[in-house]
Amino acid sequence: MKERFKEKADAASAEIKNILKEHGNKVAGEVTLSQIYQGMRGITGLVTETSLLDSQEGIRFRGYSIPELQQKLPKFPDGGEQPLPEGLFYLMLTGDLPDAEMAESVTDNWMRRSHVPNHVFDAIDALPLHTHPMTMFVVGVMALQTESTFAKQYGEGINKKDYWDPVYDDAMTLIARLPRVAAYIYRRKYKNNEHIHPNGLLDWSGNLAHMLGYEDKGFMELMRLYMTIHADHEGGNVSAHTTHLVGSALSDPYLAYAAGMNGLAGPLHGLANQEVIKWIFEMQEALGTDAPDKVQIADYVKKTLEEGKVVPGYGHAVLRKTDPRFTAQMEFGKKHMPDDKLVNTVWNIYEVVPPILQSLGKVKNPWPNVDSHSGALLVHYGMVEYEYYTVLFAVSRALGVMASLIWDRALGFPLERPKSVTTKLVKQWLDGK
Ligand code: CMX
Repeated sequence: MKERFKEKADAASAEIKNILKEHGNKVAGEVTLSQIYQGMRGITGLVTETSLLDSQEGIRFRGYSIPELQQKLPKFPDGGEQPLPEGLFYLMLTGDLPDAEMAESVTDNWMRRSHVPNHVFDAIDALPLHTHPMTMFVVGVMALQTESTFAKQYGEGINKKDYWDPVYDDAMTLIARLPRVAAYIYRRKYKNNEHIHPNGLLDWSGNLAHMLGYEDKGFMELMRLYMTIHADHEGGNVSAHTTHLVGSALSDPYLAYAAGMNGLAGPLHGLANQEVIKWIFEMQEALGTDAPDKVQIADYVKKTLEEGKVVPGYGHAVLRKTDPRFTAQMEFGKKHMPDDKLVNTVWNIYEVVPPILQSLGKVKNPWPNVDSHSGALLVHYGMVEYEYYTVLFAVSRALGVMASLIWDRALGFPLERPKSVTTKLVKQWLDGK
């Protein structure tokens, strides 16, 4: 995979150089004052090779939609139906679809790199048990940073042409170690500190499920799907953009990824997956039923909005249709748990919420995003500890942001440093000064 990547990156680098030589002054868009003040929506300002988001169609990874990935990526040998995220990583990194052997070699490579040093567990253990799992996770990642090859080689004076190589090494090691760190946090916080040894015969996601304590084949398949669909969402979202930004300072992959995951831990981004289940559980309690009907749900949604809160799991900064990541999970639910009450509640919410959000007249996307479905599937298999859910999102997101970071360094992208202004200066512009 490494050699294949290097060939592709060299070719892309030469191509970009030519594009910029010939067309570097081409105007790519306009920027309005509203965009400057309102979260830079719609401003094109980044290059991310691993995936592209279309507002109507949703995400494509190197040109492949989620249903196409489900069809074309290698599966786990024992009758697995969901794609192996190892294959997705290969695709994002090289641009090529891997065969089963290539995906397996990624699994083997990560298994070989997966030993987590003891001080990482000590660092997590130093935190009180009530610490949020995402805080524990980022502390664990920061403790892993002691192993950074990039930081070491930079300190020794590596040539800038070779930055990508230790970044590749760090990215692979970091991804390899995350399942163990994530599982450790889960077992420490919720399962009486009783830990489970890795199973070297399993794939990356299957082993994560195993170390979490879930041996059900359905849960393992869910993890493969989950780790695939959460991996990447082009470059402008908070976690991907932050990782890219911090990496542009030549902070090593551990530092950059930890920064990105602090962003994922925000309720408008990845933490929304915990907020959705918390909100549904609160609704069930308030209504005194675990199967609220659509009228009850509609009333509860209106109450949520009246209290000045968002409906978690709905809306998106780019998407303007139902998120295909939601649809993929809905299909998984229809196949594996069609009668589950909570999953059915998620589907009823899907029928009720969009017209209500539409009626507000200000919500640009009334449709569900990835986070509105994921929790209910986890609860079905017994994972009810919703504060933990964003950690699973974070493990998956490593695949996309690390593949992108390797590309950033291979393409020699510089320090990111956009211009900011003061309102005083804006007023001077408006006065024509
Ligand atoms: N419930 C209630 N109001 C919502 C809403 C929702 N789900 N989504 C958007 N709005 C509101 C906004 O809060 C904003 O209101 P104000 O003008 O009063 O501030 C207005 O509609 C316009 O917002 P927008 O342009 O449609 O949405 P943004 O691009 O600003 O924000 C997002 C996008 C995701 C933060 C927003 O839709 C939201 O808060 N959703 C709920 C949280 C959520 O599910 N986040 C997960 C996103 C996916 C992910 O990153 O994991």
